[in-house]
Amino acid sequence: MKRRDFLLTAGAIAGTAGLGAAGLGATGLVSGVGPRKAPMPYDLIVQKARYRFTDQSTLGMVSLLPQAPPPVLVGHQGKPMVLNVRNTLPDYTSMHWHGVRIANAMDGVPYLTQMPIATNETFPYAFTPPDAGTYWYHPHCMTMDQMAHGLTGVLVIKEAKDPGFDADQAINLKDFRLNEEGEFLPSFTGRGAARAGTFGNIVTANWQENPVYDQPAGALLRLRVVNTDTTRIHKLYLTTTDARIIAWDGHPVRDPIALPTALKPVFVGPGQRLDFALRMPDSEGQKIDLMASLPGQPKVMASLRAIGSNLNRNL
Ligand SMILES: [Cu+2]
Repeated sequence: MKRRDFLLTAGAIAGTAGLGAAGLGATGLVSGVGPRKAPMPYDLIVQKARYRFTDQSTLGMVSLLPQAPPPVLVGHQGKPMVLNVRNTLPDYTSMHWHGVRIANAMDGVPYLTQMPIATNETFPYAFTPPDAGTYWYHPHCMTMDQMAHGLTGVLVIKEAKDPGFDADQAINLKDFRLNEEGEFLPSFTGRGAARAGTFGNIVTANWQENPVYDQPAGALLRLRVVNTDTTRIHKLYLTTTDARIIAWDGHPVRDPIALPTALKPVFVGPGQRLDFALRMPDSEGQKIDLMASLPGQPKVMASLRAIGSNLNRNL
């Protein structure tokens, strides 16, 4: 395993709230890294989950892991992928690979491209991603319900030719709508429908409030920000100028886009993806924050903290 592959995998696993991909089949873990002949399948189990957003456990979450967010899935441009999606929910489900150019039959739209996946059924999704970039996945059946309860994840397709980053960090932005006991509130309200939508009240990154990810000091890092919320248009910026927007909705940016600031944040709507190339600070302990302008005051969504000796890379 090459070092860079390890870093990407480490970043991807860190993306699952630091809990690792404990419930994911071992084959799923190795499928994302290294050259290989035959595609190794991801075995993905859509399941009920529980999670602690506050001091109370929230039941009725939907994930691919029993106590963690859906993990970052990794594929390779031009290499076949197999993702076996098994449904253990009482409701139907299906999986859509948002933004990936694939055969219609693999697009996950119930009654149109496939029958819904019923309880205890498995659907084998198989495709070869033609483009590299940042994508995401979500059910396309009971969509709003299962997404509101957590079933959204980041899908990374690595370039056929390694672009040379030292580290990779995926951030899945998602709100949850809970009462004070940590129980789900209705996903839709009449009041919300008559205004800008029904917003969640727990604003998270990888299901956490301000997770901190350790990354090598002075490293070139690719930050993949995905808004998988169905309502909130995030207004984002970074607390560094040593960064560049390199891709938008999975596509490489051809003409430079001005780096967002607190006064001029970048708007990232539901389903959109934004990739930054950034340089980590030189000294151990220094941080870069991903900020969101929210009503009232800005919020630190996630932080990247420099560790180890300075890699001294240039942007
Ligand atoms: Cu979608």
